[in-house]
Amino acid sequence: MDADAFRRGPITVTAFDWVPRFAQGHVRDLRVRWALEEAGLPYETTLVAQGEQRQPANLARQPFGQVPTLTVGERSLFETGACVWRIAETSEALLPSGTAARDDCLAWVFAAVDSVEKPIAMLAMLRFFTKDRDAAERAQPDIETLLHERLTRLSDALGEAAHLSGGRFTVADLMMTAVLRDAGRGDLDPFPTLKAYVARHEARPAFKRALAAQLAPFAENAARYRASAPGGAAPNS
Ligand SMILES: N[C@@H](CCC(=O)N[C@@H](CS)C(=O)NCC(=O)O)C(=O)O
Repeated sequence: MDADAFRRGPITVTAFDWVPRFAQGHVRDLRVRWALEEAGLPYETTLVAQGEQRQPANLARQPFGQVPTLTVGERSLFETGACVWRIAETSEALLPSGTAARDDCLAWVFAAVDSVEKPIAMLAMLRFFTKDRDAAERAQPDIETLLHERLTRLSDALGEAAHLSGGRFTVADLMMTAVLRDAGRGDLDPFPTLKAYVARHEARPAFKRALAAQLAPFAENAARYRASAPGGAAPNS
């Protein structure tokens, strides 16, 4: 999947045709769409219906039955870190030339999807999805402390700088912003520089195009999901 393959296309991203409101604007295909927009690469989408993600067609693309996947010509990739990195490799807009700069970006992309995303995802699981509420409430403070510590270190590493690496917007900022956007309400409040960092990158035209493209099918398909929900009302739609 080299730069020529991206130029030849076609490029396709899988995404859901609808998700409940709390997840709208946060489904991970946003990262891939945003990277493609920054790189100036046109793409199409294959929409996966709710409940179809574990069907053979999607499992063949994504072994965990999730979205997104990125297909370029004949080849497919899963995991947003891998997809976004491959896109970045095609574009100076996301990845500067020079081994040291690229290494730095690579480290920050992994930091985003591992060191920072892990406690954010664990907290979301404990707050909203864990069925044993007593166990969730016992575990939560430790994870909140871990996230606070990670965000403190990140905020210190960023300091007064606008960007994580090389004094300009790169794939490192794209991935870190995407991950920080998924933090729970209030979790970023003690870190005004991180909130400003996220807001600055959300104002980028490429981000706005990616977000609008993710949201468009949700609006189109909401009525269909509402109609098929028990009692005719899809919650959070
Ligand atoms: N580590 C994966 C996570 C992918 C993921 O969690 N996808 C979610 C949407 S954001 C999904 O498809 N969830 C539906 C499911 O697991 O059934 C990545 O970064 O690509």
